[in-house]
Amino acid sequence: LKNTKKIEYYSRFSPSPLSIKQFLEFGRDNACEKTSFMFLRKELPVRLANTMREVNLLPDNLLSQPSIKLVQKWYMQSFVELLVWRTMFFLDILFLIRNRHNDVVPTMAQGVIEYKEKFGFDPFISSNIQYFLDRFYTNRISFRMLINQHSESTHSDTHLQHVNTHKSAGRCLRYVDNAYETAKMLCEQYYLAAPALQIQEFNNKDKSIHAVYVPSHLFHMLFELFKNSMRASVELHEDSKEGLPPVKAKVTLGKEDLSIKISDRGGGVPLRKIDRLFNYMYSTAPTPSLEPSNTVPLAGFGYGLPISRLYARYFQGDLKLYSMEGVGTDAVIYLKALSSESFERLPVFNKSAWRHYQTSPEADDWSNPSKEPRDTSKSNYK
Ligand code: W6P
Repeated sequence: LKNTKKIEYYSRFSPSPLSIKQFLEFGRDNACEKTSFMFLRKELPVRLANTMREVNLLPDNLLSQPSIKLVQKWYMQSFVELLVWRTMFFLDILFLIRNRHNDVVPTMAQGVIEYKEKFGFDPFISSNIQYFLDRFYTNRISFRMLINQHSESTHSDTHLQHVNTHKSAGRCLRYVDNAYETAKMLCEQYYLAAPALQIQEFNNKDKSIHAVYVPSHLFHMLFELFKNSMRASVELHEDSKEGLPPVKAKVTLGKEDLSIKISDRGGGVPLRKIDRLFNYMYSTAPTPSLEPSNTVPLAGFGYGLPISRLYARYFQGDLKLYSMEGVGTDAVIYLKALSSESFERLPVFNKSAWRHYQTSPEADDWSNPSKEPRDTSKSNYK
């Protein structure tokens, strides 16, 4: 009961979004570890509490699944530990929490599977879950970002292990090439072939394009897109004599956007199926280990695309797919060109979020396609 009160208290504060610029300043050598610490001491419980209140709004049939209960237990444990940090070193608590939450994504996916096995696919629940998981995972991305950033700003032994999460202005083409090479290795392992890469860079200034971004986030997005493009290309052209069409990457820098397009000639996806690629409930298979398609290393775990889009949106960007069935797919990652405009985009637990979980399913207000020609002898009364 006391903990419930504390969660309620902290959830009344809105999370404070940071910009990439602020993260950079926190993470710099000799950065104020103290400032970072003072900020996190309040901000971490606030972000946890906001998301914990929202979990409670999920439908009972979902909340009662064992995997969801387990995740809730982890959050409660971490929340309590954050408030009693005085008994331990703050950084040790942060690492303990980060490790405890390592498997939150597959465990939530398991919870969705448990629900689906018992109750089947329901479009209302699916849109509820979509809304919830987008916000829940964004919260998790932000929470881990804060922890990593803080651990880098402190001069501890762990510093070296986390060097690869450093944000600095890196050449975009290097990131693209690195993600491509990693996906290519997987692709060749499985298919014994992989499409070539053609990179183009567009900048109105006569310079190479640099991104001030979180390298691990950028890698995650690019790697996911390359895996999808490669798989589609190889599977379509496996037996063709013309050989594999290359995957093309285009990096452009404008005043507002830094955009990265990955294009394949993998045959495309019909428009009707594009939304499914980002749908959590749709893309969790009931029995993943038994599904032959899931043994393909390039297939991912179904959550690769929606979570990549969350990474892009987290700093005010986006990830979009433009496909032409019969030809291929363009995937575009949009990032903010200016680090001063890349603010965290964070879910806030408030009345408006609450309302999203209350709406009951209503009758569709668009006509249903009908296979039968309309019988004009019957009226169209509703
Ligand atoms: C496809 C399907 C897909 C998803 C994401 C990115 C690229 C591609 N290509 O055929």
